[in-house]
Amino acid sequence: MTDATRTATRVCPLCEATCGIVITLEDGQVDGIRGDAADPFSRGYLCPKAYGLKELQSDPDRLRQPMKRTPDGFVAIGWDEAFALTIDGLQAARKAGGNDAVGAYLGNPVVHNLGALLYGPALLKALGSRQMYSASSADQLPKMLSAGLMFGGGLKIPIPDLDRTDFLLLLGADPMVSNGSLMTAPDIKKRLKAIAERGSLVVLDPRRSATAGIATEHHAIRPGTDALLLLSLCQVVVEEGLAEPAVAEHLDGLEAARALIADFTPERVAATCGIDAATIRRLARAFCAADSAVCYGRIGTTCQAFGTLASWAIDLLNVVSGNLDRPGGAMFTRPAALRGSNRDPDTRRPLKFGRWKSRVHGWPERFGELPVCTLADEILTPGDGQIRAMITLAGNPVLSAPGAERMQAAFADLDFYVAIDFYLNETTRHADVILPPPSPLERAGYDLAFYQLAIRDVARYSPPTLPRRAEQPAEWAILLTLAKAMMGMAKLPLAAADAFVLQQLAEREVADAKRRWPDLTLKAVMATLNADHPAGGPERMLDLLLRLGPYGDGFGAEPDGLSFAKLQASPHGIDLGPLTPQVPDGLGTPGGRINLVPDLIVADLERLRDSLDAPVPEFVLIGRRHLRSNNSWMHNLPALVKGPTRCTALMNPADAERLGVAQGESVEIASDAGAIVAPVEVSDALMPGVISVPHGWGHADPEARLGVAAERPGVNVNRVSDAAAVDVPSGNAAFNGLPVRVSRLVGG
Ligand SMILES: Nc1nc2c(c(=O)[nH]1)N[C@H]1C(S)=C(S)[C@@H](COP(=O)(O)OP(=O)(O)OC[C@H]3O[C@@H](n4cnc5c(=O)[nH]c(N)nc54)[C@H](O)[C@@H]3O)O[C@H]1N2
Ligand SMILES: Nc1nc2c(c(=O)[nH]1)N[C@H]1C(S)=C(S)[C@@H](COP(=O)(O)OP(=O)(O)OC[C@H]3O[C@@H](n4cnc5c(=O)[nH]c(N)nc54)[C@H](O)[C@@H]3O)O[C@H]1N2
Ligand code: SF4
Ligand SMILES: [Mo]
Repeated sequence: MTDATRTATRVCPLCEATCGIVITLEDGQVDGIRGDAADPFSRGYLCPKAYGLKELQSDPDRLRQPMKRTPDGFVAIGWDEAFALTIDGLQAARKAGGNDAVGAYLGNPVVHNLGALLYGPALLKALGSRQMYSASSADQLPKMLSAGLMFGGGLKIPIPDLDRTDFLLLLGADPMVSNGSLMTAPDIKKRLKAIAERGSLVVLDPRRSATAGIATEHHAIRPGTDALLLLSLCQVVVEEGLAEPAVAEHLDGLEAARALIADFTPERVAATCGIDAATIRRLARAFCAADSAVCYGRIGTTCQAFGTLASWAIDLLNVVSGNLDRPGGAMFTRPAALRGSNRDPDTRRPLKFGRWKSRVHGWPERFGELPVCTLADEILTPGDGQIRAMITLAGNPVLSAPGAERMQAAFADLDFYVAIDFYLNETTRHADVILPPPSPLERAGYDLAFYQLAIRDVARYSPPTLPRRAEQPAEWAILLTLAKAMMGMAKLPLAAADAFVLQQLAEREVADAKRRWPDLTLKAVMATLNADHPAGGPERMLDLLLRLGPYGDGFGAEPDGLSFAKLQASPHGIDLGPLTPQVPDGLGTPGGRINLVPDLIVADLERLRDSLDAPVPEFVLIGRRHLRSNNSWMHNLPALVKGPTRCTALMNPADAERLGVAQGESVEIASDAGAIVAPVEVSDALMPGVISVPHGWGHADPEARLGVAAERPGVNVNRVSDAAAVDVPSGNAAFNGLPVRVSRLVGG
């Protein structure tokens, strides 16, 4: 090793698996990336995407300077000018139309970004707008809603205890490809294979997915029918008395739940789901006969017309089968850093939903945001509260949200748009100003969100691998600069604004923590934090949360406890052990009660019953993912996009024959929202009557600057996805199960 060669460890920020990686640097350039064998959680595993970090670092298309749109195209500008233009643009819109005239969309990578997670809320608060949107409503919002109503927090989601379960019933997820979601578990392939070896791995998916390929059993289920199937499993468990419910003394509404599901018998739902009644009964019995079992569902169960009911039914099954909150079942985490972790259970109040409604379609607010299905209408429809300026943070809604054509028109129509993003893509190309954040390797990391969803409690801190260029602000500093300006304090030094944000967090956390450590004072806590972190920033806030967290040192009260310094001294991270029972104290509901029959959810059962007799469309559309892809934004990295085109329409041979299309020929797929043309890939992995097209493609916009992606553009499936197709309780996009018309392209 030469002097110029060094290695650095960090956690890969690209997906929820949070693998530890070792990066070799030569003269400050990334040379190699490998799995960190000393990482206690990922033990050396990594997937091909990790290598993308190297190409991302050197990608000439990745923006390193702010950009301003001019009549002659984008030009690079300095940071002072970029901030000034942004603040002027946002303030002008607010002055003309009030707070709600400025909207914001937070994209998926925010959740992988410590600085954005900690300082994004400060910006949103400063905007004081009700026009808040995020990728959540094109993703897991139904699960958050059911978890919020049942367990008292949007991320109080029971996680499958993968390493100890004997039976995993998995619906609408393909963790072999996605590497797991709402279940952080690096090297999930190994963990799933171990389940199949010691017990049962049953997959319900309209497609024989990669995960179905290693399962002990796969059944093709008709898209959008998971809630029916799950409730019928619950019904069998109850009717046949197969199990004692779990955590019975903490449940409210068990009898009511039993009554509500009585008519969802396997015989009633079988034809609609496409799975026969005998199989459903057998699955229910096997699930209950296993020593431990857990049901888990992901995108196929949330991004569909009955996403909230399916999410609820999964946890209902875990409860009635006796598997909630016990090893091998569905368990809650005990994350090392968590806001509000010391709050007194008796002073908690139920979450409030529907505090305001969207202007055009009356969608109720969920967790402070409105569903992205309605964003385009909120921009394009004139009237009080119309959005006239937008901020996007790490998002590409023109490719990722339903109703893409109208979304594109909406972004083109804005008076002002600022994108905080390092790519000039299909959405950000409409921006007036683009503020590029540092690359993922140039920032610190700690997975605040994913450790709330991990199958073991772990804590790992990643220092920046590479330094930022001198003029490049940290992402948190970009957000805070905008936040203070929108609070009318543009002149306040950044450090003072940072101290203010910390103080607000600390006041609440210290007050709560006095239950545990009565001698704790805010003054002493602030003095320690300021002394230990003179530069401020995310690390200082993280330290506060760690030291007051469940494993924390309480600022000296428990000297062996966790602190930022201790984490920093453990470059491979700290394993805090397997999940432990958390009911009732770890819940977020008043008194730790579990509500099995939330009004908002059971009110949707009638809609579900009606679906039983609905006619079956000739074709429904579903999505899928690919191991070397990551939503819309890693298609500009040559190592990840090489090989045959992936943006194909997967279709069963019987359907292809009926339409008269052969492999490689094209079909038109149309809905009320729009149409696309895609090449056909004939495969018996897909059940008949279902067509699958992946999202995140459609890179043909000449105004974007994605040279590599433009060579294999694919099509934007969300031109077909209908913004009117939603899960009603949450407003979440129902990408999966959308009825579509498919026809052979004449001459195609
Ligand atoms: N390589 C890679 N990894 C990723 C991503 C990526 O783009 N690429 N994206 C990340 C993100 S943002 C997320 S949210 C996660 C998602 O993580 P997963 O949910 O595991 O991802 P998918 O591969 O989309 O799996 C969804 C499965 O649902 C099936 N399905 C579709 N409709 C239905 C239905 O109605 N019912 C049932 N039972 N099944 C259905 C599909 O056939 C597919 O197999 O992945 C993350 N990880
Ligand atoms: N049809 C269909 N549509 C879907 C889905 C589906 O299954 N089917 N899945 C949905 C799901 S689960 C999700 S999560 C969404 C994802 O959709 P979006 O939330 O729109 O996210 P991405 O497509 O991943 O776009 C991420 C953007 O963030 C930028 N970026 C990356 N890292 C950073 C960073 O550190 N800081 C900043 N500021 N920017 C960064 C990238 O350049 C890119 O522009 O798509 C949804 N859309
Ligand atoms: S599985 Fe996810 S976290 Fe692990 S290396 Fe791949 S992209 Fe990174
Ligand atoms: Mo997602």
